[in-house]
Amino acid sequence: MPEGATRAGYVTLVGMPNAGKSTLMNQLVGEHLSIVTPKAQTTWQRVTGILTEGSAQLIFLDTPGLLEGRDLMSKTMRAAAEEALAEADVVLLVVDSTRPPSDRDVARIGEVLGDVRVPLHVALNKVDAAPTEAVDAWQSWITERLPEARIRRVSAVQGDGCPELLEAISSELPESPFLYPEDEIASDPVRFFVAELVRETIFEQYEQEIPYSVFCQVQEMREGQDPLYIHVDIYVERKSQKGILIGKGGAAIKALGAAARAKIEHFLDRRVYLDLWVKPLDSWRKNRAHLGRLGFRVPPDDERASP
Ligand SMILES: Nc1nc2c(ncn2[C@@H]2O[C@H](COP(=O)(O)OP(=O)(O)OP(=O)(O)O)[C@@H](O)[C@H]2O)c(=O)[nH]1
Ligand SMILES: [Mg+2]
Repeated sequence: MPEGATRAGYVTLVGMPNAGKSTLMNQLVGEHLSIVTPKAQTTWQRVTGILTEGSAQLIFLDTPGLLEGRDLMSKTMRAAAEEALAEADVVLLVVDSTRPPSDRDVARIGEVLGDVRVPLHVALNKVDAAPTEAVDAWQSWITERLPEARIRRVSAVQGDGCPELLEAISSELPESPFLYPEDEIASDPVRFFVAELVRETIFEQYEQEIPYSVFCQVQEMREGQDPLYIHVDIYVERKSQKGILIGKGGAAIKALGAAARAKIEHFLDRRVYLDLWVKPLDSWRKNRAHLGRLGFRVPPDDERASP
């Protein structure tokens, strides 16, 4: 590479649900951009995080975990991951190495990465909490099945192995001018992150099906006011879920509002008045039009098209 030249490109993080993809992207970019929870299937859409360091610009695409489900939402999430994979200059497979690869992992990862034609890196994640035998089992499986892959042991939470991983990935990006201004860390609108922080808090504070039945959307942000007024709609799939979200005497939604507001204030670095509205949106996860309006890119209905 000639002196003074720069590199830039897309690094797509993929893996099974709960592997630590979002945690790793946040660690690499140095910001809490993509929401993280202990529950599987936290990320539902692609999230972009940008890191410009020295002469390289890495544009990370965090994706939903690789699901098998046949329902519309699972297909939509899978399509988001596949689309991001198709754009990748480098693929970063993230695995949870606290347990050895299962048959399901092997099948899904093999299927999705079979066609990848760009450099593949594998992060054996959670080494801070992983038994050596499980990490070794992943290492042998990847060495055998994905012989081109470069493997690294990391802890996304603690940062171990992350600087080395960054350096290895950077060196494989194509020579290119920067694609974003050097100080930019995200490309999604602020409203997306605000809604996601409310959704993250719902994952933390509610149980069973509630986190998976809820989607959040910012309806209004009134600039020029202190505190900044933000109205967020919380859509539930069924009327009965509204009561659960609100709780006895409004206690649950009050706790949700307080915790989400603190996160949003930290993210925006200003005072916020958070107005949460719970609204039923009948079976929104199964409805193409609803999903589209909520900002999901629903894949075409291939089954209806085929004979
Ligand atoms: N001990 C440990 N836990 C980790 C590490 N990385 C992630 N986790 C935890 O694993 C859980 C899942 O992390 P996420 O980053 O949400 O995982 P993800 O792959 O983005 O999950 P989905 O979005 O659901 O596909 C969280 O509780 C994280 O704190 C790690 O390096 N060590
Ligand atoms: Mg995630």
